[in-house]
Order: sequence, then structure tokens, then C-alpha cells
Amino acid sequence: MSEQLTLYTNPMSRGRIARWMLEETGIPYTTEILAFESSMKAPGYLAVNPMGKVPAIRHGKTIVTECAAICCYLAETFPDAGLAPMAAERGSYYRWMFFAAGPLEAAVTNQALGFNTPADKSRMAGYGSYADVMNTLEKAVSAAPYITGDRFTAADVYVGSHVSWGLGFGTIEKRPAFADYLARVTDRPGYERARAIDDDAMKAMQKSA
Ligand SMILES: N[C@@H](CCC(=O)N[C@@H](CS)C(=O)NCC(=O)O)C(=O)O
Repeated sequence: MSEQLTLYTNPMSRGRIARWMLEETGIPYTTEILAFESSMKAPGYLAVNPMGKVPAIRHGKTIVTECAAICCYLAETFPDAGLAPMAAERGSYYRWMFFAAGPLEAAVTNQALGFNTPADKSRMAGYGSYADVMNTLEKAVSAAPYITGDRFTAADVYVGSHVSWGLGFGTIEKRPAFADYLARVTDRPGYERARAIDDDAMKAMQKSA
């Protein structure tokens, strides 16, 4: 019998990235919805993720936090879904996965918080500057249909989620290349299923509030 898989999430969070990835794998899982400030900071969940943040997954005895790690873990643990990189894709897969989890995430968060790297200090910041990150991301998503080449992989779930959130919240510049990439990677049943599940969960939470 396969091991139980649980997603800890909130529909108004990065947990949507993990949900999308789970729906792409097609494996059965259960969901625990956590509330910001309360159940997310309660001892039971802090034992899962001491950061008190979502998402997290528990697969048997294995706990994985961090959206990028969740995407990589699921892609490798369930290879039949075809979302892990083939040998020739591995370089760009890890390159852009880590670029999004590090430089892109930091640049976008700092930009949203109103902090810009002073030009004479950009060499100290791993992401350099917001402008460098935007230009690099544009080149990455324009080079091929998908971030690793001709095929959709877990790296597109993760990079695509950043682009989606960034365009939605106005923290990533509206460039045609970003909109085109987003349209390509989200035109999938797995994405639609995940979105519908989280939209319904969000409505249910709002109704009961
Ligand atoms: N680095 C984490 C970030 C997770 C994160 O910041 N999640 C937010 C929601 S989008 C959260 O749980 N915030 C609740 C809090 O910090 O109290 C990841 O990639 O999964």
C-alpha cells in the first residue's frame, strides 16, 4: 500500500503551488487547511514546520517544506508523472528552480516592500537588482516554450507560479514574454483542477468567517 500524503495549506497562500504540483502528479492526497495566526502557529503544526508557514507536505514519515523542494520531491518520488528532468534538461531545471527560489523570490519581495538595492551595493545582493532579475527571467522564459526546453516539468510549476503571482499582484513587470509563458504553462488540466479546488476552499472559508 502506498504511503499517505497530506498537504498542509491555506488557499490564499503559496500552498497553491504545492496543490498545482500535486494535481499534476495525479496521486491521491488529503488536505489540511490551516488558518493564518492560529492553527499555523499551534504546536501541532510547528512540529511539522517550525517556521509556522505553509505549504508543507507529509509523505509517510517524510516532511517537506519550501515550495521548490516540494515540487522537486514530488517530481522525483512519482516519476511516472514525467515532471522530473531528463539528463539533458537537468541543468536548466535546477538552474531556474533555484533562480526562482532565491534571486527572483528575494527581488520581488524586496520590491513589494519598497526596498531597492542601491546601485553601488548590488554586488552584495545575491539577486543583484530587481531590473537584472526581470531581464534575466524574460530571457529564460523566452528561450524555449518551457523553462527547460520543449517539455513541461516541475520547474514550470514553480517558475510559472512566481510569474502568475507576480503578474497578479503587480510585483512582476507586465511584459509580453511573461504573459505568453504564463499562458503556455497554465493551459493544463492539472492547473485548472488545482485552481478550482483552492478557489472553492477560499469561498468556503469566506462563507464561514
Ligand atoms: N519559503 C517558503 C515561504 C512560505 C510562506 O512564506 N508562506 C506564507 C504564505 S504565502 C505563510 O505561510 N505565511 C504565514 C506566516 O508567516 O505567518 C516556501 O517557499 O514555501
